[in-house]
Amino acid sequence: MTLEQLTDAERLAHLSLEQLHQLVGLVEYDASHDPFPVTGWDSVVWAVGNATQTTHFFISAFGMDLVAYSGPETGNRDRKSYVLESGAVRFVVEGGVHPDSDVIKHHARHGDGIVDIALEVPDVDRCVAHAASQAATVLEEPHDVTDEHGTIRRAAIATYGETRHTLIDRSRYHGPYLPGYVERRSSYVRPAGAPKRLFQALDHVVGNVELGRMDDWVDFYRRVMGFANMAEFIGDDIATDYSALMSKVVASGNHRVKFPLNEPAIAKKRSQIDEYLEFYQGPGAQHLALATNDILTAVDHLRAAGVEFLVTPDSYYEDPELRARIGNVRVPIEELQKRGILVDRDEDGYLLQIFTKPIGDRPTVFFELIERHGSLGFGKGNFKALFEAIEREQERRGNL
Ligand code: TYF
Ligand code: FE
Repeated sequence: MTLEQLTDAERLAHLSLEQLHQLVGLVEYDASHDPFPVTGWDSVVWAVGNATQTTHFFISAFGMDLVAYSGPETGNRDRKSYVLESGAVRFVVEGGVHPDSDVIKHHARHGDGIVDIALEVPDVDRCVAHAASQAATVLEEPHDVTDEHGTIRRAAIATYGETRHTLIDRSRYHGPYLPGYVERRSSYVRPAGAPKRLFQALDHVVGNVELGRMDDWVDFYRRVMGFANMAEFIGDDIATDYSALMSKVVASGNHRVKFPLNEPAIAKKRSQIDEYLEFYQGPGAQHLALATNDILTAVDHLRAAGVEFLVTPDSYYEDPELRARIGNVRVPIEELQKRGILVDRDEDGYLLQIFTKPIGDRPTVFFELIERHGSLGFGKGNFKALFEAIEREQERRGNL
């Protein structure tokens, strides 16, 4: 497999490799030695308390498009399942209909959350054989599923907490999502002047794991899925000073799929990761970073739609050291300050980023928006400002 290979979602979104490279950063790599080749993200599956209304939120606030559906009307009595897209990003939002549904059990325990980070792979059997040889838990053996649009091959392996990675080969499939789903659109009319989409690709998905388990999960992704460590990490030194977490990043060979992994650290204050683990009732996905080519417009529309972001104090923008380090970015700093957008620069370039508050009822999952200009990092220079903002919110919730 080479970099020429796009995922199905990327192809449908008419993204080129060049655009993807700009949006999320890709690398050349030798796939012939990869024991677990990954083409890219397939979908992020959510289990929520009310899929019908969460879907409306992702459409009206996040500018996503409804494309497919499965539910009682299509013969699925267990759940309603809505498929949403924005560029190459695909969300599947599931809510239980039958009282015995697993979706309801998952939701009762975890609240709104991510159940599956599904990846598109060219060879499901090869991946699962390798995963099994590394003692991974295979939740679903490789099998075909067929309907009038063709055949997909799928399997699933377990990762942290109750989260799973479904592995999908959709090269022989031409339907709207998976067999059993029908095409569906929303009647929602976007506000005048709204851009076609607010974000185009998924950049990274962060997992929160228990104290002392970060290295085990880094090792899991290395052994089981052939992922490699990226340079960025938050270690003891940063942790005890202000972040109260440790973090390392693993990525697939082509860097299409990036997984930062956080664990709580013992610090002066209660770790934000402990707060997550308590309210999510265990490890799970903490944030999704959505790559956008215009973070200013995206933030303006999200805010106008009522999405709340962490507040960045003016002192961040007035700090002469930060100003000097950041240099010139594509807009005047004042435009970023107005919106609370953070900037970080490294040897490769810079990035703009901002974080929402948790989107559900529990202080668990949230979003990041990221606009990359060469930087392949995760905003290490912003950790101090970011973690102080998170702590202010923790304090308001009474969890610090
Ligand atoms: O994904 C990352 O590593 C950055 C930084 O609770 C970060 O977005 C890490 C932990 C966290 C919030 C942001
Ligand atoms: Fe992030």
